[in-house]
Parts: sequence; structure tokens; C-alpha cells
Amino acid sequence: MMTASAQTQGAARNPNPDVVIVGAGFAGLYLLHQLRELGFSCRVYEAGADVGGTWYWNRYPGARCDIESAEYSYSFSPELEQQWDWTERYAAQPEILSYLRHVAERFDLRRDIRFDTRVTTATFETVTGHWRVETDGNESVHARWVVMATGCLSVTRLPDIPGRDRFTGAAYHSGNWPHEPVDFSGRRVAVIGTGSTAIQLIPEVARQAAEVLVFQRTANFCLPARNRPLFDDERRATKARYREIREAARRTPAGVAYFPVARHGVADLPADERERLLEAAWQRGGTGLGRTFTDTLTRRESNQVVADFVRRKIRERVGDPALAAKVVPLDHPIGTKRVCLDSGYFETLTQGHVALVDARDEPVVAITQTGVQTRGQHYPVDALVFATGFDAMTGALLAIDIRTDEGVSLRDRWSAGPVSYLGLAVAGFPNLFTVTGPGSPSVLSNMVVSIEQHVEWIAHCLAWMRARGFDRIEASEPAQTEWVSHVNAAADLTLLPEARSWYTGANVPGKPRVFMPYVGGVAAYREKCDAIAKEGYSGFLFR
Ligand code: FAD
Ligand code: N01
Repeated sequence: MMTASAQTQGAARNPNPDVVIVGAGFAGLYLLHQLRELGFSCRVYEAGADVGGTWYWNRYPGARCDIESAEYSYSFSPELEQQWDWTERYAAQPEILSYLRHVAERFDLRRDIRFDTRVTTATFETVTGHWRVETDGNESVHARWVVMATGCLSVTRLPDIPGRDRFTGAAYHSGNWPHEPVDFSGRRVAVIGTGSTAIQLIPEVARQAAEVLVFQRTANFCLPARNRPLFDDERRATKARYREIREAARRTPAGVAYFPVARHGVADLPADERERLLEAAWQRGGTGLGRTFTDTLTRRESNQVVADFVRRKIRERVGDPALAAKVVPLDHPIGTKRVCLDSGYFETLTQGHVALVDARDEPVVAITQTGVQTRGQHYPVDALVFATGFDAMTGALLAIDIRTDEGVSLRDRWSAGPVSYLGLAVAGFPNLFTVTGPGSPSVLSNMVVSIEQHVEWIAHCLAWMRARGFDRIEASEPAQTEWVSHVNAAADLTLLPEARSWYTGANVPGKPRVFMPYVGGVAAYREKCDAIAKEGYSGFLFR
């Protein structure tokens, strides 16, 4: 790793870069590489001590991706693709972090990254047309452009349970996990939450702990990951077909080539054929099952068929009818909350030292010095794990005081929910871009595909501006209004806004309820963005 003094030298060479990038995850790293290749000088600020973003922070046991490793990876460098060997179907956190560290080394990225530095404010100076960016290290820098690569799931959320700070045992949030190993051997552990994180974490914690209490408020749809090591011949086959795989991924709604392409709605098929397709998807493993039919998210009866199939499978896996009655999800259509991938979750729940507390029947009312107090009972524990999620999509952007010197602030602009043109830019905030911002497919897709698309679009836009002598770009209000209406209308054609999910901000008290990502799919969205660029960036104003 580069030393602090070397970093300072890098920054000193370049006191006011062309572009400030905030965040050094998949998005920030690729931005830095792309923009540098185009001759822009850049400075990246990263709150963490190293690169990796999500994969730097989420070190909890069991953390891994749920898109197959070969596809959950950069496509921009064929050499990188050929050099890197993924060891498992779904890579675990340490491997993804090693990959991103390797990328940072390979493309010599660290010299332009300031680690352990959080951006606190960004102010657009109207007269000069520059952003003044300030950090928690009292640094102030001017840049023509700012790109927020701050992540959709990077601001952790602790529940507002009274007494949280009173607990005298060890407490952890999955998204801010310690760097040193945590040993739960012989301990009584409470896990709060049963989302994607908890479902990965609980089997691993249960391997060590003497007792595990799972506090479930909402039962979730979980599909088997069927993770396994990859064989050499599989890796070779993938490497030989990488270009084809990447192209195929970009043409799908979710940005994933290995998902089967749905050709029929549930209603178009006889019951035995539906069952055959669902069973095949179940056996294959992964979240592709949700993509088996064209109408799972748009037709309630179709959703019911898929949901009932998964419920039946969960009942079979759990065995015990009393436990099944608690963990079979009944309160939302399948796919309207992020479907979880599991490796032995339900089987773990049936073990003697693991118990599930249904927090709907028995709400958690307080954390005490020694455990968890529900309405009916006190549960003494030695350690608490909050797998309670994130202030998603807008949290990291609104944590920064983004404003113009004329007094317009993003927090005010988004007080009723985020508005944006393409999820890339916000009217009123010139020369500011957001990667995978609200209003883009982002979290409904393979994020690496969406990140690469945004990064390339932004980089080409800046090069295009430079070639024409423009120094200011801003989304126009009418274009933004039209896009926001389209995003809302598209969501309203689906069942997605129905669930109380983080997609709508429902997990954060007081957060405006708006369905934030764009449901139109990455293929159609990419076409739209490309067409806009080709038309000379229609919907944007230049100076
Ligand atoms: P991040 O990786 O979140 O990086 C953003 C960085 O910005 C962070 O390091 C943060 O510290 C930094 N930052 C934020 N604000 C500031 C500030 N003010 N100043 C300085 N630095 C700041 N997606 C998938 O497509 N497939 C998966 O399988 C998948 N698995 C996931 C598993 C977990 C446990 C989680 C939490 C998310 C997962 N995701 C997955 C989503 C994941 O977030 C994205 O795939 C991707 O890693 C996001 O990269 P990013 O660079 O956009 O953001
Ligand atoms: O967070 P979540 P997450 N009392 O918000 C519960 C990605 N990811 O970290 O549903 C009791 O989904 C809450 O209950 P409810 C992926 O995109 C991917 O698990 O609000 N419970 C819920 O059960 C994912 O969607 C992977 O009723 C409380 C849980 O906490 C996103 O990150 C792995 C509570 C939070 O679930 C977020 O996942 C991990 C309270 N007061 C993450 N407050 C992959 O597999 C909250 N909860 C790729």
C-alpha cells in the first residue's frame, strides 16, 4: 500500500484537480481509471482506510456476492479478465476485496486517493463554475466537476430501539464489521434482522456460537445460492467467452447473462410447464428464479404462482410446521423486497441452539444492559449483531452538504424524495454527477454492469464537453421532470412499490416514500442514455 507521504505528494502535484470523485468502491476506482486515461486530473476521497467500498466495510462472516463472480466483475480490461481467477461461483468478501485491491495496484490508482477522508460539503461557486469540496480533515479543494461514487448501500442504519447504547456486551453492525476476526465461540448471540445480510451471516455465526437468537420482523423469500468452488475448465470456458458474456449481460434487464431469458408469462403456460421451469431454476440456484417468467412483477396472479412455489420449497426445507409458519413470507409479493440467497439458512434455524423470535408477535421494545427485551420476554445475550440494513440510495448523498452558493441545497431539493435526470444529474447542480443514482436501474441490476455504464457515459460526456470548450453542464428542469414521471410510471406498472422495502425508503423512519430505482432494465436504460449522448446530450444545458 502507498504510504501517507506518497499520497500527499500525489495530491500536492495536483492541488486543484479537474474532477473530485467521492468513494473508492467499484465505481470510484473505475472512474479514476477512465478519467485519467482521458487526460483528466482527479482526486478521490474515501472515508475508509482502503479501496473496496461495500467489500471493505461488509466483512461479516458469510458475506459474498449473489451475482456469479465472473459477472460481478469489471469488463473494461480484457487483460484483467484473463489474469484474475475466481475461486467460487459466488465470491466471498475477502476475495472481492482482494480483486479490488489488485485493480488498484494494476492501474496504479492509489496515488490519487485520499483514504480516511470524508467529504462533508460540496458547494458550487456560481461565478467561477467550480465546486469547492471540503473534508473532515479540513481540506478544501476546487474542481470543475464532482462525481459522487458514494454507493447505494454505504450508510448503515441502526434501529431506533430504546437503550441501544446501554448494552454492555459486544455490538456489531454488519456494514461496519471489525477488521480483526470476531470469535463467537461459546457466546449467546442475538441477530436483529433477516434480510440478505442476516441470511448469509446466521449460518456462520451459528457454527461458532453457543446460542443464536434470530429476531425476525419480516420473513423474506430466500432462494438457495448453490455456491461451490469453480473448476479450472469452467474458468477457462468463461475466459474464452468473456466478450460474449458481457455483451449478453448488457442486453438483459438485470445485466446478468446467466439468468435465463424469460419468454413467457405465467398465464401463457400450463401448470406442469411452469413447475418444470421453476424447478429447473430452483435446482440451478441463484436469484434467476425471479426472472423465469415475463410477468412475475407485473401480474399479481403470476406473482402468486412463483411465490407459492418458493413457499412450498421453504416449508419442505424447514420441516417443522410451527417454524415454517413463522419463516414463510406471506406479507409481500415475491421480488418486491430484495430476494435473498442462502447457504443453509433454513437448516440452521432448525438446529437446537438456534431460535427464531417472531418480532411481529413479540416486538423488540428495548435493548437492556444484558440483552434484548421484547414485549413478552427478556433474552440475555453476550453479543448483538445488527443486520438492520442501510439508508439506501440517497443516504450517502444527503450526508454530504451539497449546495450552490446561491443557497440551493440538495437536501431541500430532495425533501419530498429524490429527483434526478437519468439518475446521473440533478437540475440546479451543474457539473455534478451521481453514479447509480436514484432514477437509474442501479440496485435492481448487476451493479457492476450499471456502474461501468454510468462511468463510461460520464467520462465520454466530460471529454465531449472539453472538445467543444464547454465548462458547465446541468440537467434541465423539464427533462428531469419528464424522466421522474417516467421512472414513477414504470414502477407503478409493477408490484414493486407495494412492499415496505428500502427500495422505497420505508426502512428509515421519516424518509419520503418514493420508489427510487428505475425498473425499465439496464438494456433499455443504456439505449436511452446512449441516444441522449448521441443527440448532443439532449435534456442537458451547456455553457
Ligand atoms: P460502494 O462500494 O458502496 O463504495 C462507496 C464508497 O464511498 C464507500 O467506500 C464509502 O466509504 C465512500 N463514501 C461514501 N460517502 C463518502 C464521503 N462523504 N466521503 C468519502 N467517502 C465516502 N450488488 C450486486 O450487483 N451484486 C451483489 O452480489 C451485491 N452484493 C452485495 C453485498 C452486500 C453485503 C452489500 C452491502 C451490497 C451488495 N451489492 C451487490 C451492492 C454493492 O453495493 C454494489 O455492487 C457495489 O459494490 C457498489 O459499488 P460503489 O462503488 O457504487 O459503492
Ligand atoms: O438490510 P435489509 P441487509 N426490529 O434492509 C430488520 C444488499 N446485500 O443489510 O424487513 C427488528 O434488507 C428488517 O426488518 P423489516 C442487498 O441489496 C446483498 O440485509 O424492515 N428488525 C430486515 O429484516 C440487500 O437488499 C447481499 O421488517 C429490524 C433487516 O433488519 C441490501 O444489501 C448480502 C428492525 C434489514 O434488512 C440490504 O441488505 C447483503 C427493528 N427495529 C446485502 N430494523 C447479497 O447476498 C430493521 N430490521 C449479495
